[in-house]
Amino acid sequence: MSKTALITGITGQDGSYLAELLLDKGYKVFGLRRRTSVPILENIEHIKDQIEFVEGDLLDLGSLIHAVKLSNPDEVYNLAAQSFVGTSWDQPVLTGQVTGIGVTNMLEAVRIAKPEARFYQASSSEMFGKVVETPQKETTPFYPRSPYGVAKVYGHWITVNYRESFNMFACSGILFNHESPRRGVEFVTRKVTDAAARIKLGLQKELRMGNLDSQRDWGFAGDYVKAMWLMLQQDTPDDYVISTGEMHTVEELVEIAFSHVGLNWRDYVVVDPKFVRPAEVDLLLGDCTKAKETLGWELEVSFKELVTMMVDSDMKKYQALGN
Ligand code: NDP
Ligand code: GDR
Repeated sequence: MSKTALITGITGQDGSYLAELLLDKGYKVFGLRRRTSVPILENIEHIKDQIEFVEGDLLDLGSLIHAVKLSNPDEVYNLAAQSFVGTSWDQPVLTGQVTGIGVTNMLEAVRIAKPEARFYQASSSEMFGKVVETPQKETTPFYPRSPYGVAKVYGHWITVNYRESFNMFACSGILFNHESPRRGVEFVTRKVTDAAARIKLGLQKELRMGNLDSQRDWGFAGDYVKAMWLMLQQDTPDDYVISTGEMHTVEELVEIAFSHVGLNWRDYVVVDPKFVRPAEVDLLLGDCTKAKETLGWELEVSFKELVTMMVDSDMKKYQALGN
């Protein structure tokens, strides 16, 4: 019998890859969507006819209960969030409500309407924040450095708490940065690959950046959604770090992207204090031994392949527009 999944955040980067994966596996896929004045379906345009959309918002418990009742899911993937760290200093209350309390709303909806459904929470390496231990694993203490990171710590612990309080099958995936051509352009990888393409095509003159020294463990979103699914197929619910185990600086990212289109990044990149954060997470490096051993999860796309895939996609996009 085919399974049913409800995905919140279906219009985002991860929602789109996860929906593709589940459709390929024969799932019936429901997607929770916010009402917007114009539809934002760019990431799921190619599969939108195969998805059943339910209107709702993580801030509105009634709409979530309705979505769970209507979809009657075997699995719920809670991917919706205010997910941009930079914005979390400009909208700290909203970030706390959506990215933190929103998780409780979703867990409550499941507990009330379908308590036996399996639940995935999109936790984040941002919870580790300031370096306490490297590489970071499931047992590393949290020290978040942004309102977003603080909200994710709340979301993580409330998921653990519902598992322990109500015996729900609730898992938290502590995912390190993962990227793709569908990444929002405000995030550093896509900002850089988009700019490299635009500068190469004469559409942009320079690229203004923040901290080039920060280091991240960047993987490909298509690989990471497989780990989400694997977590919900185990006999017991648990929490897992998902990462590549490799770290690169923002400068290395810029170097690879620009050299891929034959440019020297030093001729175009300007450091602008506007993009430097009030509190930085200097480095993130994950140890995903537990996921590899228990879930059998494996990476397919390397860092260099990821960056060049994103640059090629941005080049193609602008060339198709006649540039
Ligand atoms: P995106 O920003 O691409 O997608 C976020 C999604 O959340 C969008 O579909 C957005 O809808 C939806 N959303 C935002 N606010 C609400 C709300 N109030 N009610 C309902 N839906 C809402 O994020 P990603 O796909 O990159 O990430 C998915 C999840 O994983 C997020 O929770 C993120 O914090 C977390 N995460 C991401 C990592 C990464 O590197 N990508 C790493 C670790 C965790 P709309 O289109 O309407 O704005
Ligand atoms: P992050 O991703 O904050 O790690 O959160 P982002 O790509 O925004 O920043 C990564 C690092 O790059 C530095 N940086 C810049 N960042 C942006 N956005 N723009 C710039 O111009 C710039 N210059 C330097 C940042 O300071 C930072 O150190 C992402 C999100 O997807 C979260 O939702 C997720 O939880 C975490 O990854 C894991």
